[in-house]
Amino acid sequence: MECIFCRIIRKEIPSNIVYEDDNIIAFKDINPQAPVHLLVVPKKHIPNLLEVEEKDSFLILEITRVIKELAKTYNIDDKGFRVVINTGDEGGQTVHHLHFHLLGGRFMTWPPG
Ligand code: DGP
Repeated sequence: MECIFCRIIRKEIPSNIVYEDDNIIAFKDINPQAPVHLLVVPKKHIPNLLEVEEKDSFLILEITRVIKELAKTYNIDDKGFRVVINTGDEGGQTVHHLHFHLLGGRFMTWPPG
C-alpha cells in the first residue's frame, strides 16, 4: 500500500501544513494527543529510525531546527514540550515513514503509556 505520508508530501491527501521546505514537511496530527501535536517529517521516505543512514544526518539536524522554530511559533519553547519517535510495532509506530511527534501545550506525564 502507498505510504500515506508520501501522499501528504505530494499533496494527494489534504493536511494542515505548518512548515515546508525542500527536505522537510510538518503538519498537524489528524488525531491530536495534546493542544499542540505536529508531525515533523523528512520528505525522503525513510521507514523508521533504524533505517536512518549517515548520508541522512543533515535531515536530522534540519528536523531539529524545524522543531525549534515550531516550538517557538506555538509558544511551547519556554514551557517545554515532548518529541517522540515511535519505532516498530511495540514502539507504537503505525505509519512507516520516519516522523517526529512534537507535543506540547499541556503537562506531559512519565512514563508514557
Ligand atoms: P505513529 O503512531 O508514531 O506512527 O504516528 C502516526 C501519526 O500519524 C498518528 O498520530 C496519526 C497520524 N496520521 C495518520 N494518518 C494521518 C493523516 O492522513 N493525516 C494526518 N495529518 N495525520 C495522520
